[in-house]
Amino acid sequence: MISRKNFLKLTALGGLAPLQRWSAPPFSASGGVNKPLVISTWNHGLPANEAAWEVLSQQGRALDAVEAGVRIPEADPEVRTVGYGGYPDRDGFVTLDACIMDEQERCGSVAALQHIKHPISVARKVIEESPHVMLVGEGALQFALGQGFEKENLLTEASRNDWQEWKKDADYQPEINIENHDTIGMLALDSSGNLSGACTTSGAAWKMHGRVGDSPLIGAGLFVDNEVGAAAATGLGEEVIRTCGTHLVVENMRRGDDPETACRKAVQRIVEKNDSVEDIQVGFIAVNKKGEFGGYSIQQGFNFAVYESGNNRLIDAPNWAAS
Ligand code: SD4
Repeated sequence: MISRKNFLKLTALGGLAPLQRWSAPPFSASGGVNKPLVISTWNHGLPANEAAWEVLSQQGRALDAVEAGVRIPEADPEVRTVGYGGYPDRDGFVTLDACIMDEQERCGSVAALQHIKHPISVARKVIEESPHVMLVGEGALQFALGQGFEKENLLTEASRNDWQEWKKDADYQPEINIENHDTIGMLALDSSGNLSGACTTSGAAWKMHGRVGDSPLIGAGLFVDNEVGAAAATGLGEEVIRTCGTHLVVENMRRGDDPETACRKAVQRIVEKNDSVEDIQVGFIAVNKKGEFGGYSIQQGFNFAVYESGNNRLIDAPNWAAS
């Protein structure tokens, strides 16, 4: 019998969605490279992929594609886990984490950023307009404002109401992963054969103020190595950080694993590091230089969107719990 706590944690990550196990092996291009291609986490990956595909189908750069793609859920108040409309922390502040990485392994990141609707674009500016990789909190906000980003209120009425509802029972422990949250991680292979990735989130709902997850951390929430492949993560960020999850996925591919196997082995690592993973969900997606892709999660319910050959579709990832 599943406990209420676990129910919340699993539903948070879509864990009780009907399982339609995707049993086919990852796409394998015969001889050629499957490009362009874009892949991203969860249902909100579908419209995000559309925007990315507009760039890719015009021979655009993967970096531009992933930025354009993830800006869609960032701006959508109905997506309560990314950008504008995202759930606040336990003190009512919407704090956003994002990072982006290109084919030259240049990367930019912002964490605990408030008031800016498109943290992914600020992360890109960190690459282009600063000598740094990561800016956080007030400093990230000052940087964004200096770059011309507009200061906005990101807490929608719906998210404020949900937060106030949550506060009625909240015990204010520094718990994470209590309620619904899911990040968008996006990976693209452009028609020049270059890889880039982006990852953006409002993080765990009702998190401690100042808590930063895996999503803005290069090697945890996102990693790109243009010689090998790229990976993105979603789920309980603390577990992804502990294992340098996406770096591990890419290194697995470097040693010859196909993307799905590389993700499965990273999930296995998390499983091995915990006495129980009953309460934990983590999902990975990965793409390699040939345009093969795959995903894997701990619990059932994780899905990802793939746009290839002019066709955008959702795939239910295989998972450890069902194995
Ligand atoms: C975090 N990994 O902040 C993010 C949240 C997430 O699906 O991806 N949820 O830990």
